[in-house]
Amino acid sequence: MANPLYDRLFGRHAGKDSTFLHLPDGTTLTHAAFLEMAAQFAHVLVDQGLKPGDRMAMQVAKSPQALGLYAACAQAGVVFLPLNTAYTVDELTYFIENSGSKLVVCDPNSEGALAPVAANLDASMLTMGADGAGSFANAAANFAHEFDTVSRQNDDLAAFLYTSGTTGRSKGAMLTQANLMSNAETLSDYWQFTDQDVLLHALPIFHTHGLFVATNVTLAAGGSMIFLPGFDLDRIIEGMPRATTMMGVPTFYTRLLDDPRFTRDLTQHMRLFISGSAPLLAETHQRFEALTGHRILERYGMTETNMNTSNPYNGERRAGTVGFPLPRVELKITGADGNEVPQGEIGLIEVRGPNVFKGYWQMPEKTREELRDNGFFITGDLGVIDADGYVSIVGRNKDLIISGGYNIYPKEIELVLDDQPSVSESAVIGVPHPDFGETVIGVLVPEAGKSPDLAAIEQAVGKSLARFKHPRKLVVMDALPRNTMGKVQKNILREQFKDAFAG
Ligand code: MLC
Ligand code: AMP
Repeated sequence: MANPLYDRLFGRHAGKDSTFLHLPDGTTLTHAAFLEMAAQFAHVLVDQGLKPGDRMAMQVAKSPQALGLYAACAQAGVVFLPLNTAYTVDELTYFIENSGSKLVVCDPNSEGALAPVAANLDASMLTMGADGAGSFANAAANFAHEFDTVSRQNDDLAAFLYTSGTTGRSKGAMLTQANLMSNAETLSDYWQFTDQDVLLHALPIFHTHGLFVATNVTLAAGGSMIFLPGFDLDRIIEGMPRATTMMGVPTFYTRLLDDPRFTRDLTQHMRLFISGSAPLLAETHQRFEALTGHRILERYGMTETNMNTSNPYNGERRAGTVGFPLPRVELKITGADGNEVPQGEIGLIEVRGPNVFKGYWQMPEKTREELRDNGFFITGDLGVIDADGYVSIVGRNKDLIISGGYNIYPKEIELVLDDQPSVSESAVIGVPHPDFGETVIGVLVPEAGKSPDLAAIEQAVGKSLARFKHPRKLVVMDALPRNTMGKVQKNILREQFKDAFAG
């Protein structure tokens, strides 16, 4: 019986009294204790009727128990579907329904609102609070601390992560055991992680970055994590002298640089700072080096592919680039005809390798649009490779805003805005923001002679969409700029509002 993901990331730490998690209250959790908890959780999954390949959706605060659900799913062969804690009931309904989840684990505070949704979709529901307590933990308490790991193959599904799309409909990216394993082992080697590493973990665990990059790499190396419930400058600064590595989105680094307590001394115990999920400004890279002496290592990935490229650990970490394709990952830059462009020219980034997902859940057409028959995935990012082989991302061929590392697809917001009384049409754009890198502006065109009620619109947006997607500014305009083909010229709007949030 084998289960590559469970055996190689989790199972091999069974019985070890080495520290896995350092918790904010000063306590620690050993690998052995974590895995005993996860085994009890795996029994609950079986008890709830979940079979290998079934999906379990989770929208709960970050905690050791929430991470235990991930391990339990791996051990029981259940597909793990973590969801952003900011999602509204409307958003969750879609994810639960689309994925056909059999079990939903949610915060006790959401139970009232989600119970009818789960009942309607024939899913069972259990709760888990920020402290890990709730009906899931209660159900687990009486089960054994061992669980017979379910046999799985490399190609079996391990997780679904939803990623929005240009049509406004989210797509479930199906990730296999091999996708996750190959990336975890490659990155752990590439970044020279060992069992001595202590990773400062302040990212959410419902996305690739905090879950598969940070956690899987730590597990692959056998190290430990200072496991914070979220981004908290005080706790990060307090924890840093005990850490050796940190992973973050660029906002982490700009916030640290703006804090007077963040000094060269504070970082002397660190061996590596890694940034990704959004572009790290060359200026941030340089300020960081000037203050701390550390050169941030920037890498590039996405939900569908895990990590694709990385700056080198030992060689030159070049600011403004995302480094080289990782071992076993092929990367090429292609033109509109799908052929590779000459070196030095800008084109679409395509990637192929064991890291590339299996497709979008029940969306074969979307899968075909982005995943070629020859295995190359069309990322939608525009890039260029320089003479030394460093890849730079120079733009996006997809209408996407990245705010503080969260992806926001304008179409999803436009659909809500277009639906509002007195609104004829809308355009949503991303503009520079000093803290989040980019933020959202909604441009509204009223119906003739009408004036939209902006406060009511904000309320409606609040009901449908997670807070991080809300336009930080709504602007009313007579008409949207269009080209001769009638297409909205968002570049003109972006230029017009580029200083709206200038620091
Ligand atoms: C929080 N808010 C955001 C936001 N995060 N708004 C826009 N963009 C964001 N990213 C909202 C809050 O709800 C709040 O609303 C207000 O903004 C201010 O919140 P805050 O307290 O300043 O935010 P904070 O909790 O500190 O969160 C900021 C953050 C967080 C940057 C730490 O967003 C974060 O952890 N981002 C990481 C995302 C991530 O993991 N991405 C990886 C995706 S994987 P109000 O109500 O107060 O106005 C991927 C692949 C890859 O992309 O390559 O890695
Ligand atoms: P997601 O769909 O949330 O996984 O986001 C993936 C997208 O984030 C990529 O397609 C890129 O556009 C962007 N991204 C990730 N890492 C970087 C980086 N280092 N620099 C620029 N953009 C990045």
